[in-house]
Amino acid sequence: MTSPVDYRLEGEIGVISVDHPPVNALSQAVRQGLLDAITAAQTDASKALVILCEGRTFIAGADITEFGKGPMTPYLPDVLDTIEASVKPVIAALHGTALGGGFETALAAHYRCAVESAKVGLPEVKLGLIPGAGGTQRVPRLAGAAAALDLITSGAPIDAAKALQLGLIDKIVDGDLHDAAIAWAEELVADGAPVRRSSELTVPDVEPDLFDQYRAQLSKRARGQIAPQHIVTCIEAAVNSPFAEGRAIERELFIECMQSPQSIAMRHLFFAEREAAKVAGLPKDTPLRAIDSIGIIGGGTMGGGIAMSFANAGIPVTMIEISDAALDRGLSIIDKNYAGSVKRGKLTEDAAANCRALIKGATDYAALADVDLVIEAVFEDPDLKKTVFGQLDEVCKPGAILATNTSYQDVDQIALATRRPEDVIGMHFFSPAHIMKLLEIVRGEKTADDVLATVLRLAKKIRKVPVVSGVCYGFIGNRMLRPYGKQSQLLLLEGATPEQIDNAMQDWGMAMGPLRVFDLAGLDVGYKARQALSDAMKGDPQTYRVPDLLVEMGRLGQKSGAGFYTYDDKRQPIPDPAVAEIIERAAGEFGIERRELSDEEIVDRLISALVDEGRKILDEGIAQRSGDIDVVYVYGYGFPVSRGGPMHYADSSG
Ligand code: 3H9
Repeated sequence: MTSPVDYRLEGEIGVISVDHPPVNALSQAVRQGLLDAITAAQTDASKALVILCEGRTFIAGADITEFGKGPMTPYLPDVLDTIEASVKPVIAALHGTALGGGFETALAAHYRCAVESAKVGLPEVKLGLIPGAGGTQRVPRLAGAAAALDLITSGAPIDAAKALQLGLIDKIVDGDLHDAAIAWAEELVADGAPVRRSSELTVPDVEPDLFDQYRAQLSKRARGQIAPQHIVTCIEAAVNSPFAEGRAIERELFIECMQSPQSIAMRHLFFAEREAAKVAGLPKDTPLRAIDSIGIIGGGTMGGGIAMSFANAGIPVTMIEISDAALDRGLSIIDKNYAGSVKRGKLTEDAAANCRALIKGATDYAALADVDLVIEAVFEDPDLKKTVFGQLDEVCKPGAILATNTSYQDVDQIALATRRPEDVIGMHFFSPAHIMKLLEIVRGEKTADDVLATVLRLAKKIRKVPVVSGVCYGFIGNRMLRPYGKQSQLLLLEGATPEQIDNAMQDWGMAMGPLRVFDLAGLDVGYKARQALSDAMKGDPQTYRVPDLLVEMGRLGQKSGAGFYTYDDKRQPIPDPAVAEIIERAAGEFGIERRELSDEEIVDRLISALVDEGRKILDEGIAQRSGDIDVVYVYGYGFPVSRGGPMHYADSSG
């Protein structure tokens, strides 16, 4: 087998190049190749060494597929020790994304240059890990402990300019990276530049309470996760101990993290997310339709958020409303959202203005005659949606994709309101649509392959995580929410309070407990939806009696200041004795004897409700694979990432 690492002399410079698609991950063969090359270079005619990569990126990290497969030598820390110990200067030349073990490789080199577009980072924490090959020890020595804490606990990559400013790279180069790196290596040789080992540096002094501050912050921001706390411990060790000791602590904690259920769950999600974008039977080379302009029907919260998602990706949007007044209202919400993004530092003023300029309004469907894709985002009323699709069929050009943002309705029925059901698809965004990552793509019975492939590609362009669902009431996510919500109502009647249920679920890791979610969404939404259902579809009255009573009292949730809780002016939920009375009354109506429930029973019953419905969704082929369901719940419903999604959780807990 040929090695993915090539070593050759170019004049006086030894060039070590890694070619291991798709992302040059540090598989055993790459580690061995690097070790062999660096060892060979110590005794040949080279005067300096350059490490660079072929393809789209510098090494993007350890090979995650090898984790959990048992030890495979050589280990990365040993390879990096050999690189750092080189008697000849080693220069790492970065492009693409130098991440995790890839960036650690660069940090073990003596000099680092990068093209301007390169990004570097230590994203291990997003996989429930800590950097395991010296990252927690070398970054603080080069950039200081505070910068290291920011970089490594967030896991967010930084661009080359920021890395230069922090001292994590030495130089940004123009033009061809290979040529520029060799030219710089020759310069260093000519100047007699010494080897520089970052492990020999001392970390600059730090504020005394820096580590405590981070621990406290992280116990809120990454509640229950072990890796972020371990990162703080390692960086503290970098400040207080010699390199070798700090690295031994890092290694021990890395292995603990790698074997932890949290990291196994987060690695599962990493691959599940990438798998979700693939559809069995949909060829990779399916031709795509060009999408250069978007139409959106409805300028409400949802329509506005969807418009921003496209504008933020540079795609022009025409938003349709029924009147000038409604349009002004919709556009002013968008203005407010952009102002908020600028205030929070998410966008510069110029970038926000450029995005905003891509969104135009109109009150006549004729404005959609030339757009490539239209997304309908009107009320959840099946007849209204069919009327809209009938009108779109009249005005849109042949080949335009017609999408509905429905959260529940039958996409096949909506498609039949047109003469081109093959062009119709569901694109279910989650509120706030410009922020939430999930996009449920609903494939209708007649949806054409190229429509599905185009929308999948488009999802990536607008930085959403797509999951494909078949047609059923509520698709994957909302369908599972129904039994979960119903179970929460049974728990209330049997003796739990709203705050006990919500706190139990939040302590377990859910972003928000079910009753607070109902209050946020508006209890009237479910109430109205139930009015349109037959008794059989509504199910057991015990599962909706309390919210019905609350709505009939005018308690519609947060928007009316009261629902399962009352809300203060900061929208904080306050337990309300009036609600406790309603619950007791309803329990009495059904002859239920109330008892004390443990938090464990609450969590168990609610998660089992999700998982049971998930199983049915899989059996019916609505979801392609259980990982897709996990991705939906983590990205759309606040399921804790460190538990890997409901199906992974169920599998791993037997
Ligand atoms: C680490 O380094 C630990 C060390 O500190 C210590 C060690 C001792 N391994 O995302 P894409 C695959 S932990 C194996 O669609 P993009 C991916 O599954 C690691 N495979 O492309 C996909 O396969 P497929 C720290 C990997 O352009 C294909 O590559 N590093 C790995 O949108 C394309 O991926 C990270 O956490 C990997 N490390 O984004 C970085 N990475 O085509 C993780 C990717 O079969 N990676 N694959 O579906 C990423 O963030 C993105 O993949 C990247 C490219 C930004 C690089």
